[in-house]
This record gives sequence, C-alpha cells and structure tokens, in this order.
Amino acid sequence: MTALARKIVVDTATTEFATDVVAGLSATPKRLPPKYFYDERGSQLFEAITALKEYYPTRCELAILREHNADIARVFGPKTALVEFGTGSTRKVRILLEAAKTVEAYVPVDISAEMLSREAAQLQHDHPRLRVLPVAADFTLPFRLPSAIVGLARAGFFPGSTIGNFEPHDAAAFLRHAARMLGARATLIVGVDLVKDAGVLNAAYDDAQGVTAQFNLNLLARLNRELSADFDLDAFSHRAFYNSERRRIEMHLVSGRPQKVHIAGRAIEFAAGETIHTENSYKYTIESFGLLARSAGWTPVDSWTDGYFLVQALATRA
Ligand code: AVJ
Repeated sequence: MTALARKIVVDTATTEFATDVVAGLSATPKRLPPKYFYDERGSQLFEAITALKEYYPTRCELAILREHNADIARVFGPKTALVEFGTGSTRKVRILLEAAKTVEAYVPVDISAEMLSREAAQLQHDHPRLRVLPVAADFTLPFRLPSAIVGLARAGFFPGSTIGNFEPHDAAAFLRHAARMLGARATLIVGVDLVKDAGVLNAAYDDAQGVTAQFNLNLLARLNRELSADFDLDAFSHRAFYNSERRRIEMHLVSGRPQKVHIAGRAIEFAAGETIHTENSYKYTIESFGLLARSAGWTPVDSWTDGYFLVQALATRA
C-alpha cells in the first residue's frame, strides 16, 4: 500500500436505502418499502400506534399469548431452541418463555444489532438458565444458526402480523425459507391479523389522533433527514383504506398539488393527487392462512384466536 492509499468506507446500508428509494419513486405507481418506516422516530410512532384504542392487533395478540401460553408451549417438544424472526422487543416471547419450560435456547434474530444486544442482555439477566444466542441478520435471508443449538429441536416465532406486510407470494417464500432454516419436525408460531369489518380495519389505520398519519409522513421526513431530500411535509397527506378485494389495508401518501421533489441528485415530479404507496397490510382468514402455510411446506397443527387476531401453530413433516 502506498502512502496515498486511502481506505474508502462505503456505508452499504445507506447505499441500499438510497437505491431502494430512488427505484420506488421512479416506478409507476410510486412506492416505498415499509421496512424503512422504522428509524428511531418511526419506531417510537409505531409504539404509540400500538397504544391507540383503534389499533387492536398488538392488544389482541398479547391477550391471546397471555391466555394460551401454556397450550402454545405444549407445541414445542422437549429440549427446544426457539428462533424469533425479527425480534425488536422481547415483550411477546417473554410471555411464551414463562410457560415454555422445554425451551433451552432462545435465538433472537434482528437486523438492528444495537437493540438486539440490549434486549438479549436483559432477557439473559431475567432467565439465567436459558441460553440466549442473538444473531444480527436480515431474517428474510438465509443466516447461520448458532452452533450451540446442535442437538436441540427447533421452533420458530414470528409474531406481530409482520407476515401481513409481505405480498402473499413473498409470505409463502418467507415460510418456505423458515421451514428450510428450521428443518424437519420443526414448529412455528405465527401471529396473523384476520379479515374483519372494514370499519374496524379502516379506523385501525386511520386513527382519530392522526398518529398513523404521522407514522406514514415520517417516512418523508426520514428521506429529508437521511438522504437530503426536500419533501414539503405539508404538501402530502395520509390515506389508508381497506381493499376488500385484495384483503389488505393500503397506506398511501397523497400529493396535494403538482410539485417537484429533489432526492439523491434526481428530480421527482408529482401530479396533484398522485400517491406514493407505502404499505400493504394483508389480512387472512384461518382458512386462507392455512392454505398459504400448506403451500409453503407447513401443516397447521393448532390455532388460538379472539376473532380479530390469530396465533397459528404450524409444523414441518417428520
Ligand atoms: C407492524 C406490520 C404489523 O401492518 O399493522 C401499523 C404496521 N402500519 N399501522 C401493521 C402498521 C400502520 C403494522 N405491522
């Protein structure tokens, strides 16, 4: 190496973010990936959403987990390693662990290494005999499971109806990937939001206080902060509605007037009323989710529901 050589540090995360954003805003119709909602501010706003009276999924899922944790835990065999896909907070898995005495190792997988190590350390402290083995990875891609779990049975946990953010085809691909990662005789506990009255669904994604609107608009604020874009936040508004034909909530940001926005050296034009599609949140019935799971190599073995939300247990073949 010469004295002039310099190491060029490429921030691949920012590069991918910029690439995805430019691709999405250059497409017709315009779209942005929902995974980018969750910067620091977006995660706070999502927490605030989960406390809204209109937003039932978190409350319902927690109640189902609390009420049925003993039954859910019975799905796990003896000596099990529990892998959680996309952990964030350990609030939900703690309810399962309380009842699941055969779980000997817990493998939280999350792309945010910082939150992951914080949550894992706290959980390890509260469960000294559990082997807590965090993996910092994108849970939708293949990752290496810790070698310390060899010899243990495998189970997965995928709560929060995160699966609803995937197109059904991608949800099936994710389930196939989970089956491949967990192997034969594995079980998977998935949280799924159910099809229901459109009024209930619309209110959950368009709350009276406008917290969901702030959550949606924060995506543009984030583009201004991190990619030096120049979105005028007052010139866009939140729109969310249930598309009953496709059984999904759609969230959009609507341009209130014709305008030009600059981002990453490009100019993006908006017509008045033009939208950016920011999220789909698919809703299933017990039957439609069972069919999706079967198409991906899983067999439904048990389910728990309050009519609004579904906690589904699946198993791979022996
Ligand atoms: C985190 C994907 C489960 O789809 O209900 C909440 C995200 N978006 N309000 C959902 C969300 C608007 C949420 N998930």
